[in-house]
Amino acid sequence: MTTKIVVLISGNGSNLQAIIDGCDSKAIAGSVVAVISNRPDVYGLQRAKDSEIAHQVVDHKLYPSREDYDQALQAAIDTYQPDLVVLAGFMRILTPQLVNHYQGRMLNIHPSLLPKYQGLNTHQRAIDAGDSEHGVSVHFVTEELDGGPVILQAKVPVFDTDTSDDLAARVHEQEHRIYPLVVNWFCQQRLSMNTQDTSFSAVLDNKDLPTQGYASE
Ligand code: NHR
Ligand code: GAR
Repeated sequence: MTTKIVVLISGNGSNLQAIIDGCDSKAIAGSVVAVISNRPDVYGLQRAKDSEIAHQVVDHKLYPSREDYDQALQAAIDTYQPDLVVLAGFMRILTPQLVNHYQGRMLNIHPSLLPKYQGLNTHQRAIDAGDSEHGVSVHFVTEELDGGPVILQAKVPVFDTDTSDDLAARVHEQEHRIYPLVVNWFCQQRLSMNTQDTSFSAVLDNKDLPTQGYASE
């Protein structure tokens, strides 16, 4: 049985594309069964269409509260009975209720070396702090925003002349390498989230990963 993946997006969907390409080339042992966006008319929806993947908009502006929105979103996701839900540039904070429903089977890619720079505007914040390195993290999603256990990180250098866009572009290249890799680990059932105590950890090949995830270099 191949792993069924639903991808949530809000925009361009370049990470979505990297995952679709990974499935097509069999680098990922799974398939994207649906793409859901909270924003209408984003390019990521066109990518789904081009690959003949089911796609739909669940527009947060049409719901009176986060709880109402997340109920509709959860119902839409569950139509496809996914094994894995992947956030790929999805820009809405999710309620504990939704997150717990997908506990251990929801991943996010966050453009910083977590636990640094949770939340938004990460590239500018790394520049403003004078950091010499920056990067990206793939983690399991938990109730705590950008606080779930890290699975894999990739680092990039920060140069004196960098604008936020320069840095974002450098980080993006790494995103497109590491997200398909981690998604495939999950599809191959090598990756899970340990929920034994009150604290969570990521487990790869039966080994607990350290706080910064699997050391890739
Ligand atoms: N939800 C939970 N519960 N836990 C996480 O770890 C989540 C999550 C939802 C999204 C992605 C995250 C990121 O990688 C993510 C992780 C949006 C915001 C945000 O402030 C913050 C973090 C992330 C995504 N969103 C605003 C909101 O009010 C809206 C911003 C906008 O629409 O542009 O939801 O960084
Ligand atoms: C990516 O850089 C991802 O790390 C970031 O948004 C971009 C989406 O690009 N995610 C967040 O900032 C989540 N808050 P994409 O739509 O081309 O994949």
